Amino acid sequence: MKNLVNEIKRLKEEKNAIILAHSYQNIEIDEVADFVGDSLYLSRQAEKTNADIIVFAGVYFMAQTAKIISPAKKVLLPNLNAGCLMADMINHEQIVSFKNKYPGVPVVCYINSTAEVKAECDICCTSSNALEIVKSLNTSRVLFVPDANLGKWVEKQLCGVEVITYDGNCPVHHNIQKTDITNARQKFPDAKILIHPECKPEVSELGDYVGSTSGIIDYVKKCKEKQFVIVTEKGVSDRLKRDYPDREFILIRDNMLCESMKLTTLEEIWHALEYEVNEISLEEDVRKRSSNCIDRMLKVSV
Ligand code: CIZ
Ligand code: SF4
Repeated sequence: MKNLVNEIKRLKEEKNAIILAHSYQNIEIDEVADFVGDSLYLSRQAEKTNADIIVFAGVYFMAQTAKIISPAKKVLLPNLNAGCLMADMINHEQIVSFKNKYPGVPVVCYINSTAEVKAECDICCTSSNALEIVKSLNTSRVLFVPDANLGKWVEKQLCGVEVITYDGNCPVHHNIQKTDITNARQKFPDAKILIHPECKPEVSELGDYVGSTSGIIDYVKKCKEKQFVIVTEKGVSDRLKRDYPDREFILIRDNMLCESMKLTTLEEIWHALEYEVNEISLEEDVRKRSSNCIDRMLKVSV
């Protein structure tokens, strides 16, 4: 293991490469990562870096987003089977037919989607900026793909905007029930309950805080409480436990695991970097149109 870590570090230097790791990755990946965070933060690092090669330890849509933002760089995904169950719930044909049902209504696309889907949408959003993005459209109706839970959460917060959602979700978060939260509240009455908005809106509204992975991590950083119930993927609570050993983090369920995120191993990172394989490529037309969707978001939300 030690040798593998050293070997990856050596290859990074030799090839002028960086490694970006999502907060849902197996925690040992952090040993070789240059940046760890959410998909947007990581894509921004991809854009800023002078590296020639970017190894994205995450899932497919994230590596695609890095490639959309930084087309000149070589972006490698160590395990090409690392997909996202939510992103896979909508393809090109499905987004086109969803839009055709509501002509003229602007389409907001959650970042958890493929480049082909983003290319058909007006503006992108993340779980950190979804409210801000929908508000910025200044309209009474929007289409929101693919996450129905995040879309409906936004609708609840913004009285007066109808958010018409596509029927997608993240099974890892969607499986959480209201009783999981009420039971946790009873068992840990002093804990702050921090919930990701990919959970059902009736679940989210029971939380002390609702936000993205980076929002949850920031919340812990800024507050003095000692005990937290974490309602998102296990990678987040693993990193919080490591970074705040004097506080207690309870993962809402043991099975809060994104299997795709856990596919990537140090061996695969080494392999991708050594042989420069698993490169992400995009058709130029798709890249340009999906880039418009992301650029429009970046103009609203920095
Ligand atoms: O955008 C991301 O990185 C994801 C998948 C979740 C989040 O809330 O950060
Ligand atoms: Fe996709 Fe859910 Fe995994 Fe996030 S946790 S990458 S939404 S399957």
